[in-house]
Amino acid sequence: MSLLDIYVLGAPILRQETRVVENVDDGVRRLIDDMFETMYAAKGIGLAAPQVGRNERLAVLDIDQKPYVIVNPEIVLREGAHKAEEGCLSIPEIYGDVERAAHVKVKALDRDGEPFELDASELLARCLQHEIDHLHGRLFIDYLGLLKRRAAISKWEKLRKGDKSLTRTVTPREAAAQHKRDEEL
Ligand code: GNR
Ligand code: NI
Repeated sequence: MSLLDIYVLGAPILRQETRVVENVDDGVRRLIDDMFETMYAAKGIGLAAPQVGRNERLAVLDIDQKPYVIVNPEIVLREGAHKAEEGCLSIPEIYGDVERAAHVKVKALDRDGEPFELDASELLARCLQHEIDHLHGRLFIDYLGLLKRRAAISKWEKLRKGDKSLTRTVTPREAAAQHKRDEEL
């Protein structure tokens, strides 16, 4: 397995539509494994293929210690509304409140290419919507009001301090250090 670089805000791949996965083969399963490794190292709860520079329509999630793989996911039912704070591994250290459907039903393929359905609420529902948005070139900042979006983007540019790189490299050590900082807050 290998750690993949994470593409950050400004990288064109994050704004592109993905392509349907025609065949869940060993190459796709390898990508899935690498995405899990990268997501865990980055301390994320979800990761979509465009975030690692790939245009396949798939994402991985881990909510309440349960891993999920969604290939070619589709939201077939949305219910209710709930607003809560979101972040994104592609826009580190930026957070904002996003209103999402409170419950969703998602149809997808698993890592063997078998179809399944997922009835989700709470954090799983939120994360599924966030990841499926990535697969269509959408980011959580797109839902912020104009002023909050502007503030988020200028904070992002300030944090980057002229750094124009379109990827970040996650190392297990960096992840551990970030985790330690989070604990201290
Ligand atoms: O790690 C993540 N946390 C998170 C928190 C609230 C709503 C969505 C997310 S997803 C995010 C990881 C990520 O960027 N996935 O695309
Ligand atoms: Ni994200």
